[in-house]
This record gives sequence, C-alpha cells and structure tokens, in this order.
Amino acid sequence: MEIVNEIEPLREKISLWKKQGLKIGFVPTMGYLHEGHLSLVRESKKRCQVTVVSIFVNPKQFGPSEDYNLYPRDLERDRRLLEQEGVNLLYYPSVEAMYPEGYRTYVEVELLQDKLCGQSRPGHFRGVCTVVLKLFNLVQPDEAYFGWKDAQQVIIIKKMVEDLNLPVKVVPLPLVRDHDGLALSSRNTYLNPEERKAALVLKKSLDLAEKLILAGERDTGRIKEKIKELIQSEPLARIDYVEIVDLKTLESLEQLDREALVALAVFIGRTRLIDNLRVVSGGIEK
Ligand code: PAJ
Repeated sequence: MEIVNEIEPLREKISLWKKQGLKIGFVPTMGYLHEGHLSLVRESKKRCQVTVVSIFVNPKQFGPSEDYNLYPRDLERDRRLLEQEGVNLLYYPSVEAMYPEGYRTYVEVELLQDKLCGQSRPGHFRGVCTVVLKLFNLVQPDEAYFGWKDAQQVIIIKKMVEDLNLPVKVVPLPLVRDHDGLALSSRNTYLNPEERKAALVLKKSLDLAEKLILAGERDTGRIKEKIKELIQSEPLARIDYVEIVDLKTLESLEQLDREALVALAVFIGRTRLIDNLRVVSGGIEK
C-alpha cells in the first residue's frame, strides 16, 4: 500500500490508473478505523480494481466547541488494518495541504444541511461537502462508499453529486454494529464502561420503534414519544433530537406513509452519539 501526503503524487498515481482504464473505488474517512469503515473498504475491493482510502480529520466540519483536537488518531494502526485489506493507496493529507492559507471556497446543500444534525452542528455539513468534493476531485473515483450510520451525510452527498453532476456513483452501505448492538463509531472510545452500557439505549429505542412500526403504528408522534420515554429512563442519556423524516427531503413526517428515516442524536455523558433506522419498501433496515 502506498501512503501519499501530497496532492501532486496523488494526481500522478490516479492519472496512471485512469490511463490503464482501472475502476477506482474510494472510501473517505477520518481514521481511527473500525469494522464499519472496513466494511466499506471490503465492498470497494469487491467492486473495483483499485481502492483508495483517505484519512483526514477535517477541521472544517467541527464546530468551535467540538472535539476536533480530541478526535482519536492512530495512523500506525489504521495503516496496518488497511494494508491487511489490500488497499492500494492511502491518502493522508495535512490540514495545510487541504486548506492552504487563504482558502475561500465552500459547498452547501441548502435545506438538507440545516435539518437533524445540522441544527445542533451548524456548518457541519458545509465542511463535510467541501472536503468530500475536494477529495472527489483529487481521487476521481468511479464509486465512493458511505455508511448508513451517517444517514444524513449519505443523503446530502448524494444530492451534492446529483446537483453538481459529479461523475461518481455514491454507494451507501449498511450500518455495522458491535456485538451488543451499539453502532460502531470512532467516538465510542470516549465512553467509560458505565457510559458504554448506557449507550445501548439508542439501539434499544430503535428496536422499540421497529416493534411499533411492525405492529402497524403509523403515527410518528406516538413513535417518537415512546422512543423519548425509553431514552429518558436512562440517567446518563440526554436527548439532542429524535426525528422521523422523509428519507429524501428530510422533512418531518406526521404519518409513516413513505420511505422514512428514524434518526436519533443522544448525549451519553459528554459524548454525542447518533443512530438511525430506515423504513423502506423492503422493510426496516438498521
Ligand atoms: P468517519 O466518521 O470516519 O466515517 C467514514 C465513513 O465510515 C462514513 O461513510 C461513515 O458513515 C462510515 N461509518 C462510520 N461508522 C460506521 C458504521 N458503524 N457502519 C457503517 N459505516 C460506518 O464520515 C466521516 O468520517 C466524514 O464526515 C467524511 C465523510 C470522511 C468527511 O470528512
């Protein structure tokens, strides 16, 4: 596996692969990799001849009071994991390489960026879209892989790609959970053992929502109430939001009468965790 920090050698390598007509798969990440990330890498390996992974903790998607400095980093471990998966190239740029002095250009996906996580993390998706567009321009992938763990991110990136006519296929992939159901996240490392147990309330509340929906409940108000009650029964948990929205527009739904996203953001102690389930024509995915 090649590790590239600079833009020029990355461009050279990509253009060589392009000339050879190889299909390029791309997995953008912020590192501290877990099985969720690796599931995306494996899908890329299956579908493409060349797989590129980026690790870049993107300062532009963190708010001023968020955890940019604390965000876990372990390049050596990540490198080993990616090597084992047979990744061809790891792009690991510096902040200065991505955002040199005087950087001025940003991408916004209106409306969608302001819903759900956008409410409590203003500017977050502007930072995500900006870095993902830059990475797409550098890596020029045929396909890029994103996890449903970050459902709003998937929906926004798909919209950006559609609106800006980007020649890349966005492939969303299932949320990967720990053995006990907790959605894998690099931020889980912030949880102490007691909080780690309390964090299971997110998945439990989605299980409850699933049960209600499968029993025929269509009133989103009632489903949200039940979810909130369950989360509030956990002393270490504090709700940021519980929403049920249209899976494409992210508009709030009163009735479950189309494809929908049940999305949660919950603080466990000081750590903000998200989880979701999707109600789609084939059933419930979570
Ligand atoms: P990061 O949180 O590192 O996640 C990288 C990719 O892994 C995202 O597509 C995310 O949805 C996926 N992922 C994370 N946890 C997952 C899980 N438990 N199951 C399945 N997929 C999972 O998302 C970002 O980084 C950044 O916003 C980024 C897109 C790299 C832009 O900076």
